[in-house]
Amino acid sequence: MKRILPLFLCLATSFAVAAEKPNIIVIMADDMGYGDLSCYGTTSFETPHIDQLAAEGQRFTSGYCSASTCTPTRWSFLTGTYAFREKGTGIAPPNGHMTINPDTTTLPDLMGKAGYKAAVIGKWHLGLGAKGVGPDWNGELKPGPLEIGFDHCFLLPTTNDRVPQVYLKDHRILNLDPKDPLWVGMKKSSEDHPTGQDPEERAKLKMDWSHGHNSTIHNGISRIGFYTGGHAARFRDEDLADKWVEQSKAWLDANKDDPFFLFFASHDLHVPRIPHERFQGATKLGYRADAIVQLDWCVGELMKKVDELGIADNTLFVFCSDNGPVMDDGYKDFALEKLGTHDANGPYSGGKYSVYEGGTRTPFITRWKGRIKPGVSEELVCTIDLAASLSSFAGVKLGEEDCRDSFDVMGALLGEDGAKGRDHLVQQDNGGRGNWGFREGNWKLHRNDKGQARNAVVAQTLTNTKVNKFRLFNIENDPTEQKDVAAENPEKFEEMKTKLQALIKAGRSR
Ligand code: NG6
Ligand code: CA
Repeated sequence: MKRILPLFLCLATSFAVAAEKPNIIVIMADDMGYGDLSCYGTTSFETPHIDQLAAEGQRFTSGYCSASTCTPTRWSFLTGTYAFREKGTGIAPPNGHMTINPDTTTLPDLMGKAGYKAAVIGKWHLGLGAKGVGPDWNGELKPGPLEIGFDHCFLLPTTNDRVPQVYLKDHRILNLDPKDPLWVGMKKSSEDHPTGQDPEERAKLKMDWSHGHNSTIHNGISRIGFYTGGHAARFRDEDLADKWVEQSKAWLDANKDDPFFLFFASHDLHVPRIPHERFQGATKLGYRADAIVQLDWCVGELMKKVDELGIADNTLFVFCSDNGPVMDDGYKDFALEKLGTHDANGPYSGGKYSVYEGGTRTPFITRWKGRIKPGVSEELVCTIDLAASLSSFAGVKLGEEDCRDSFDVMGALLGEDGAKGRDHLVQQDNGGRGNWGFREGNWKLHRNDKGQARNAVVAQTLTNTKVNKFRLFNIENDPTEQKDVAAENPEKFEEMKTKLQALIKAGRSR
């Protein structure tokens, strides 16, 4: 026995897969479509830094986010569970409460268990404060990111077309003067202040609104919702990208010796698209593409920082988007008028708010210098898989109820030979509207519970078209999902309907 034991131990150690703990930087673009980068085919402008990331890593042609709007994709990315499984996870309003229950196991929780430090910098849009209470703007804003596993946050609370324009640093609004308290609401306060509905004020705006977005004016732009006070805390839209980069660099300096997980949640290219003055006019396509060039600059800065710190060969970058593209999302920034021949959704149809491929099939790139073999991958991967993939790679086991729709596709993310992605994916729009896409192989089922689908053409005013409740497409022959082939493929059609229903009903995918 004495002799056998050391041999057994020796075998056990050689079979156990040692956990690896690379630093992780997830960069999530806002409203970026499949065709919005030069490495994904556009010739209308250049994105050299993101192209470099792709050239040095894996560029996915079936990389997805799980929803075609912001809040549900981010919710699912952090929880590893489809947002449609939980009520109240649609686009969050300015005063919305924290949508992720602090008892939920999240991606930052799991990374924390593996010994990582975690930060989120950029846009939040998942609500703040307790359910039924909402954000206490002048006090402690909790629960929030720090209650679900992040050690640090520096954020725009919702999205920048919604009030208020202030930074959240950890639990508090930065630079808030207690003598000028911040008030936020959905109805105009008794205090008189300019709004975009007033024709005189509207005439003076820096950027006019086209729909919604006509409430409180700040920095020459009217927004969704009303606010007063907090003047010393307010930022300029033009400075957001610089701020995210500055704060990220400082956090990386302070945490370079730990394994770290940085969620860089860019606000580019969401409306109002107001890039810094030095990027205004960077392209011929107007501020929408200028904001892409600005985001590309941010990515370059993060890559440079990682090089300077000497940690590039121990840092995994993931670049993704939170939903597909949209042109007029409420402001007259001439995105459509100046579009030219640019195809924001690439070869697909639909965009933000839709379950056509263009709504969720988006740029997806991984780079880990010296570890990922450069190439293009057709494997199916989704932002929702990062929770299971990154945590299991770092040696943390998921509990039965954790991350219920997240698959460990780490091999595919690393571009390993023969490694597989997921074999099916449920795509949702915003939640409340009840439209679903279900992809398996080259088959794609649409289920539109209200019998209405959002535009297939991304360059159109956002409208709904009447459609059959269920439709079936073959996306290999018909990537723009135009020809419903349900009648020709009755068995496949029934099978896809049954599978989607089973996935919804089961409350989990794994
Ligand atoms: C919509 C807004 C849109 C944008 C979106 C959220 C109107 C008419 N439309 O309701 O402008 O704010 O919500 O975008 O108000 S997301 O990318 O953050 O989900
Ligand atoms: Ca978005």
